[in-house]
Amino acid sequence: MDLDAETIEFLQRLADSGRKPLHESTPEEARQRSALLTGLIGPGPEMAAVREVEIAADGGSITIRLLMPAVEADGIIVYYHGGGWVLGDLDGYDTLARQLAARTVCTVALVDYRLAPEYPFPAPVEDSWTALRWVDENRANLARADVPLIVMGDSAGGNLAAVMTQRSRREDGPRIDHQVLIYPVADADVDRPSYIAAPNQLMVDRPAMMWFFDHYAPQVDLRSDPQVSPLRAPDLSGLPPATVLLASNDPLHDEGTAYAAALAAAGVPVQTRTLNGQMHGFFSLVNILPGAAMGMDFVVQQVISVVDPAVADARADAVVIGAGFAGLYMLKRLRDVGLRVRLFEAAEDVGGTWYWNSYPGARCDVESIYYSYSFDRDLEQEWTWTHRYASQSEILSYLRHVADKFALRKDITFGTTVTGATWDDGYGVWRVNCDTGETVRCTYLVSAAGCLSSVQIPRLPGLDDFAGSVVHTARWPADGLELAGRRVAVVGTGSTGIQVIPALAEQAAHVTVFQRTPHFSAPARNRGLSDDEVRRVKNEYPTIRARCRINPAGTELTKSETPAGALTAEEREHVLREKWESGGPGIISVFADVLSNEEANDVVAAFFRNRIAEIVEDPAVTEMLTPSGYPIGAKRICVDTAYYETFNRDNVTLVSVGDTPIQQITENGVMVDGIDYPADILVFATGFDAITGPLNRIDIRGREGALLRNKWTHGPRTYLGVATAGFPNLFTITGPGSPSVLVNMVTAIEHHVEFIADLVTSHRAQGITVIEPTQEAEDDWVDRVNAAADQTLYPRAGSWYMGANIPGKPRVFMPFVGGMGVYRQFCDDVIADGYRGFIGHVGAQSYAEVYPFDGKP
Ligand code: NA7
Repeated sequence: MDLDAETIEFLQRLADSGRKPLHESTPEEARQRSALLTGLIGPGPEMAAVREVEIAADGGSITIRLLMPAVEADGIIVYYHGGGWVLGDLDGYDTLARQLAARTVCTVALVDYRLAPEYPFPAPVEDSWTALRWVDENRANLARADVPLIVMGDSAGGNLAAVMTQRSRREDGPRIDHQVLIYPVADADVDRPSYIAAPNQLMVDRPAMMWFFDHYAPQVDLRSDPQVSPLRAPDLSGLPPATVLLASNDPLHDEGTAYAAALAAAGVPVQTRTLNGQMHGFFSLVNILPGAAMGMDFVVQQVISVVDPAVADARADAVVIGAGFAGLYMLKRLRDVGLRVRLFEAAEDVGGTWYWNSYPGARCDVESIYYSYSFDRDLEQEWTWTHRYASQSEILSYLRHVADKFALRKDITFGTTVTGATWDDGYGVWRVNCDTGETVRCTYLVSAAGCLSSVQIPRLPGLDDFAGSVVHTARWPADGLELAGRRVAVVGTGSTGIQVIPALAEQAAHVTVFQRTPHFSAPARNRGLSDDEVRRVKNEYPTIRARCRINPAGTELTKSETPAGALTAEEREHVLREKWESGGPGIISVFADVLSNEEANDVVAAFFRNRIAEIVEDPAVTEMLTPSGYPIGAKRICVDTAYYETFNRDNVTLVSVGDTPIQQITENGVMVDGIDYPADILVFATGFDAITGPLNRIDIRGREGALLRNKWTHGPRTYLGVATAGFPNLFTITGPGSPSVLVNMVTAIEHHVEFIADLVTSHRAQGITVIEPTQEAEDDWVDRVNAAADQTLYPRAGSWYMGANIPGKPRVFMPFVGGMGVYRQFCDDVIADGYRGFIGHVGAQSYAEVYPFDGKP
């Protein structure tokens, strides 16, 4: 097993310092060097209280340092430090003990047993025993009388912890609930293979161990006493359950393994973990070696499962919010890399957008062959889309299939809304609160809450007086609405209104449409997909997906490279006709400069206006439906099936509420300009508090209690749209500042999910469990997002992209307009640059600050 890079560098620094090998040093020299290392560790988290007690021990006294956590302790840990019974002191283990106390919510009693050679065996054992009994007698003062007691120690301290459990059983001493042995000295046999193996002769090598034994138990025959070599105890049965943490490159690896095996053979429950790439001593090199943080993670988890199984249950590595396209894949991806994930979903099933938006006519405006996951070849082949544009129910079935195929439901809690999340810096966790009262602690929090999920119903006077049914399109009743013979009023003519109105008109007695702004809409030309087409797509999926990944729109739509001005009027008309006939939103890319040049934009807008005039029979209605005053495409282009044609029907009335807004809702209808339009059902197709709404409605508090929505008062600020400074380990899928709603959402989602999962796992591999963007990187990214938008016509429309549909919301263009391909390339460069712009922290301190230490040990 190769050592990890940080350990190699650390050892190099030790070598460069020119220090004498341990076995050539005096104990005093060795202790002075240990003190230098202590100086590199830095302070640990604040405690509610730190007390030292001095207790009488055989012929003298010893000190116990008590570290009390911020809230009432769930358990007590008696910690015996390492250092070969010769080295080690309270200060050298203070930070470690504080982290342990803070993260496990236990009182830690750090024992300053007396050291050899001044106090050889059995003095350290006797001192450890005295301390253990003192703690046991004082349980009620240190926590509660009934809390679990754990003994723990590393190296020689692990030896003492193991010896304590045996003695306690033998002498009917304190009840010990668990033992945590970190590379313990289990057997004074310096000839085991791991003792001799060359790759293990590192900071603590075989001669060093022999030096320790010579000071601790100078008489060789003493070393076979089970109080020196606990592995030699004749019977290990009945000892407390054990956690054994070992290092791969450690002379003591074999005896640790043997002790764990012997415990297990004696019927003691044992959990063993060997951390690869680590050397003997790694656990105590807090803030110096990333392995120490990884080891601490494991130990903390083990302790919590003993002291508070309910909390252990309420712990997850990651919490994901939302079970739509984003959340389902995030759950799968994080689970695949070994994290324990909990997903909370407000709905009673998976689907997200496609669960909620079950109104008649609901359909995706991105073609089905693109609007699907690409991460699994089998899934791609086994699922067959029936239509060019998939209906809501077909997409929902697809997502249910995905949830079943990858067994995702077992980690999802349905019917549960995340209401708040607070970052706890001391513990390095998010505390996530749900509306059900459940609280979960987790390291990472991922919002997959979507961009269009915070439903917006305008506060119209009289709404509560309406006698009929009121429904928002995104909360359509699962079992539908009885429409036959009913008069329906629809408020809103965005993408949703444009889909729902024709479908309602076919079923209802009458539909009255209240339109504030006419939108531009292109025909979808939806149709069934033939078997041949499906076969071809399935065969070509790898190349199709590869193209989607670098395409600006995340599909195969190609944006013309020709500006409108380079074509004659006839040529322009011709290509526009072609696009109109082939259908779909692609018409907006018919010229290179539709969204950046006003004249080009006018050409396309005029073409649409002519089509509306061609389709709609009544000139007064035509005029009302004809958009003007904002660039086409600056509000999202709609895609319809017979929308304009619907206004030729006798049972459809259009009412403009642009200049004369809805006055009030009456008992029986909608009043505009003094006229009461009768209705039995009131449908709000009024959209969403888009992009930031789903995040801002959760009470998300980052460092020092800062509220996310306050940070974003003047508009959202993120790095890459996936993270935001001051909110460590919070990740947003398709968040503000990412391409999100401007591109195929599934392509964007897959990108973010993989980016976030890789970011997390690559840092975890180095022991870095806390990650956030730097302020500088965030500021730079926000500037780029704004600069990209300013080069376009987008900011010229009062759209939901700009937050303009929500009263009081800051007017900022929220998505990154540069396209998926450019965005992906930027992210790839960030990764290639070692996740430029992100900073990782080990524990409470900055990894970057503590790792390149200056003091030479
Ligand atoms: P949109 O696109 O935000 O459309 C909402 C519609 O509701 C739009 O026509 C609004 O008019 C109208 N609206 C909102 N408030 C009012 C009031 N008070 N009175 C009258 N009309 C009002 O939401 P959609 O659900 O259609 O589409 C959202 C996205 O979901 C869509 O782009 C796809 O990506 C999927 P306005 O234009 O603001 O004047």
